Amino acid sequence: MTHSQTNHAQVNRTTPSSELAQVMAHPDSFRLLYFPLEAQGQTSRDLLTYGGAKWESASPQNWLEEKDKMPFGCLPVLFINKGDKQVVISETHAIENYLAKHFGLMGDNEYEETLIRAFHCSTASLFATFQASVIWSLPEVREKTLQGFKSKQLAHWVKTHERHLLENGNNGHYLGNKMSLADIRTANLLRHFSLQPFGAELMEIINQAPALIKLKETVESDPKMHQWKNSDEAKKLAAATKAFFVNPFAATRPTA
Ligand SMILES: N[C@@H](CCC(=O)N[C@@H](CS)C(=O)NCC(=O)O)C(=O)O
Repeated sequence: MTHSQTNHAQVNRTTPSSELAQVMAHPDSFRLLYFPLEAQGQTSRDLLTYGGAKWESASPQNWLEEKDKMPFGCLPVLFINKGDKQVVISETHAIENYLAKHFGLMGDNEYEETLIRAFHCSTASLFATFQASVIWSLPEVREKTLQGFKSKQLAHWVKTHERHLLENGNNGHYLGNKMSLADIRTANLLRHFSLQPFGAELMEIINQAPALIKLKETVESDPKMHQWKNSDEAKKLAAATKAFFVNPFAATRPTA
């Protein structure tokens, strides 16, 4: 088995970091380990696609056994390969920031990079709030948490992000006239909402924000993104995501 096929992920403490940095700067290929869902893995998949990288998706074969072999016991984890060398990085934000920088999606200077990080952070925070307060709330209180999320956190996020997008000229981007990590992350969040069983309710709010819709369309109409979203693999991921969120508790219940 070559290094690119194992799912054993450790922080490398023996190779000099300058060598590891070379792998990250000039990789041959990537492998993204995540569950066979969109969710928290999809922005990284989109970044790899947008960057035109050679990459593959992988899923755990036996998660309960593999969990403790991951740096933080959770996914996504990214394997970066160059020849017989490999770097493993974990944690969604670290992976997304690395990939975005590698593919030139973090702006042209420190100011732009910081702004992109801020938009990204705001959107990632909303995703985290949604997961914690709505998705993983008990089914008997879900309706209440959903209504609270819609009227407070979602309404506020839509208002502020719509304003930023309008201030940038409503051109489908957060900053200037080019794609960034923030654009891709927000397009994914909107897509994540649309795949929920109560997605129509959430999208009713988003649909009142034309600049957010324009951003989503801009990201999705990029030729590489469009081709990837229409691939069999991406369609399977979308269908599995839709099915998973109908009852996430049932889907994650241990079978052993
Ligand atoms: N802090 C981690 C959290 C990732 C996370 O929550 N991953 C979930 C899937 S979305 C996971 O691995 N769940 C399986 C488990 O915890 O056993 C990150 O941002 O990457």
